[in-house]
Amino acid sequence: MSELTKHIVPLKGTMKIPGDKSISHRAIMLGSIAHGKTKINGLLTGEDCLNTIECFKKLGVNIDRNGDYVEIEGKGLTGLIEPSEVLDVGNSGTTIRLMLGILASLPFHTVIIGDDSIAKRPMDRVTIPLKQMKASIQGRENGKFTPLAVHGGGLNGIKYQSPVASAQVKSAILLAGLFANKETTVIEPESSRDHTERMIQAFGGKVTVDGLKISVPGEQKLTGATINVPGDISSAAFFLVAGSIVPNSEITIKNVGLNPTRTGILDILKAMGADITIQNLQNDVMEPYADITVRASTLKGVEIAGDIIPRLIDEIPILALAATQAEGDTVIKDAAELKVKETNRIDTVVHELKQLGANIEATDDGMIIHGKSSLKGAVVNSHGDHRIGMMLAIASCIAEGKTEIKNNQAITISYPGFLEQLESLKQ
Ligand code: SPQ
Repeated sequence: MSELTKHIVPLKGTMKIPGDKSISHRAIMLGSIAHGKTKINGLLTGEDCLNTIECFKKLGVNIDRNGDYVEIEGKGLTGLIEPSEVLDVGNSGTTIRLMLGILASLPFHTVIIGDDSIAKRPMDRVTIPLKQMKASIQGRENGKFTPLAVHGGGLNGIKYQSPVASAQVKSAILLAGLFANKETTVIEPESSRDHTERMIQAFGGKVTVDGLKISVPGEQKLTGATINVPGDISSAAFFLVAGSIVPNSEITIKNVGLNPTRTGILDILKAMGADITIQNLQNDVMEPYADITVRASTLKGVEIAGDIIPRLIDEIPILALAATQAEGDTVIKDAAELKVKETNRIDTVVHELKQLGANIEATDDGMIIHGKSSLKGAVVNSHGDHRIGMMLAIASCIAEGKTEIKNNQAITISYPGFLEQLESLKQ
């Protein structure tokens, strides 16, 4: 065995991953504005979703949580009360953008803030259409940045051509549209994840989808529901790549959500030559899910561009790591949205992978990775971005020598227990 491979330990085992973050947020939100009891099984208990729960508690909703099981006493939109405290979303872009859609319908004053990362992320992509619907929203730079103060109610339905394929923008407008005076339509440039559309229907609401055009009638009433949250494919992605690039690995991940608007990672890994098997597919449910087995394999570089980008946007950091272990170049294009995530993920991915010895360069709308490189342990930093922290932890499994990750507590934002689970797979 060479010096390089001596310390590399295969990853083996069967694992369960935490609930889907996007679905968990939406289940809490719709349960809070619906009438009657909502039960959620398998909620993600990461910090982002706990912040969503805290926001709705401040709006007067009774929410009981026992681990990943949650019960919500929904009193309908009109049952929410003006909060005496500021709503704080922490690090969660989904919480603030989707909540703005709900706050826009509430005829009282709310102030919403988040952490330093949220303070830098653009909110005008949501506040511009919500103001068109007649919500009153004030914030720094004319409503572009937090803190934001909202006074809503009496909304007009609108037709909105979104300049960006963003589920957060689409969802904020659709959530506001549920309680507007007439139909609201959002037209997307490319399809983004459709969890909000599925969830509105699960709560008895109406949505129509015609290609890239999604509409909701106004003045709707939602009814409490039982929601089973599948495992998060964006969390599974770290183990799908780990299983592919750590020699002699074999990992089975149970109950992974396979909503087609989220499965770009599987399409790209398969195109790269990954050995992935899908079993026990459950297709007759609100959100499809299955078990996925991955075995180590030889990867090759690919182009990742166009309308697949929204289907894997959060998986680009871990795909960049996979590309460092693939033969040939991987070119990632059309992904400028990465610049407005928890960090500028083009900069953080390129900078941190370079620290480990990767041959990678940033471009205006993505990155180019020249494979294959041998990674070497170094001191690296998540910069407070959970997905960068997890990507670096997987990189440490193949890097020669010791890797130290600064600020790795950020991982709990979407994946409590991630590092422990990774350790438990090492054979
Ligand atoms: O919630 P947040 O902070 O925006 O989380 C991220 C992530 O990596 O977990 C993005 F940074 O996921 C977004 C995702 O990128 C979650 C999401 C959703 O649940 O609607 C949609 C995507 O964002 P966008 O801006 O494309 O709508």
